[in-house]
Amino acid sequence: VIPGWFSEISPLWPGEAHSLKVEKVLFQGKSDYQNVMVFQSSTYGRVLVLDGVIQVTERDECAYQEMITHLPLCSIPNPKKVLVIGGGDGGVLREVSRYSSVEQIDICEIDKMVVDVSKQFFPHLAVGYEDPRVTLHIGDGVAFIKGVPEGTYDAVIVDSSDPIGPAQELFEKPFFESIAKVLRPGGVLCTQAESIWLHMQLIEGILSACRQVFKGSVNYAWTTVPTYPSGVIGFMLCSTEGPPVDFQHPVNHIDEDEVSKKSKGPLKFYNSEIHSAAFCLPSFAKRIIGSK
Ligand code: AAT
Repeated sequence: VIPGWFSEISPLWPGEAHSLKVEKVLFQGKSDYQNVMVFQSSTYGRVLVLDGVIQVTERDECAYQEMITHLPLCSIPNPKKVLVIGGGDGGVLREVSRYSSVEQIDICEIDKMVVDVSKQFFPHLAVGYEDPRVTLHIGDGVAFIKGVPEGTYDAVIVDSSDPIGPAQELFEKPFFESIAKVLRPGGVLCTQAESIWLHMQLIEGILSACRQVFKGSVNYAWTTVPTYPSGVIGFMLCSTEGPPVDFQHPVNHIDEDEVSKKSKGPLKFYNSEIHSAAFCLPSFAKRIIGSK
């Protein structure tokens, strides 16, 4: 560990640790679930860290939040009801609220401290909470979803931390079964699905669970996020049986939509071309993930 630097060390990426230079630690706390830290970095703006793992930096959060939101929501016409699990910082809410078709946005975040810290230190993320369509539920996503009536949502976005700690069950088959139930026919799930460089076994597990549960389509997409381990992160995109969803060919073109530019500023990362490209995999990953 280099003095004055933050190094991201975890058994999920053994033998490597990405580091950022720390200008100032702004917050340190311990919630019921995890250690919460915010620091000002030299080159990536403010950084939110949970249990030693980077969740967002101001500089590259756009890549992750825009992709995890617009990959699913641009793949179906007129999304109306959306559920976010995790994502307590509010960044995904900010992206969901760009859609004028959306009527209801529910979020279930386990850790109130993440929400409070984001409101204090990350106003460009927490702005998502200002939309009147948003309802915040503090609690475990696994328990929350069991109480949701069948067929409620057009889309569920699981903006989850890594599968060590409170998010572990969010990567398991029973949780995917609950999600399939709360989606309408032809509804979509997008869940954080780790790195093709580091977590191929984990991805295979998610893939096989999702293929058993989701009778529409199941696809893996990925993007670049410089401050996530190995510099990339992926998403599992699934649809339930019903009107078919072709994830690789977006039906909404939010990047060209004037609505998206009004209050939140233009999209920084997502566009329709990068949407389709996100499903192209390197050969080593394609061999395992395949296509369906
Ligand atoms: N928005 C980008 C950052 C995240 S945040 C992941 C969130 O999931 C955290 O706020 C965490 O408290 C919340 N969370 C964890 N477990 C649960 C649960 N069981 N129910 C509800 N919320 C939960 C993602 C960062 C990805 C990091 C990649 N290395």
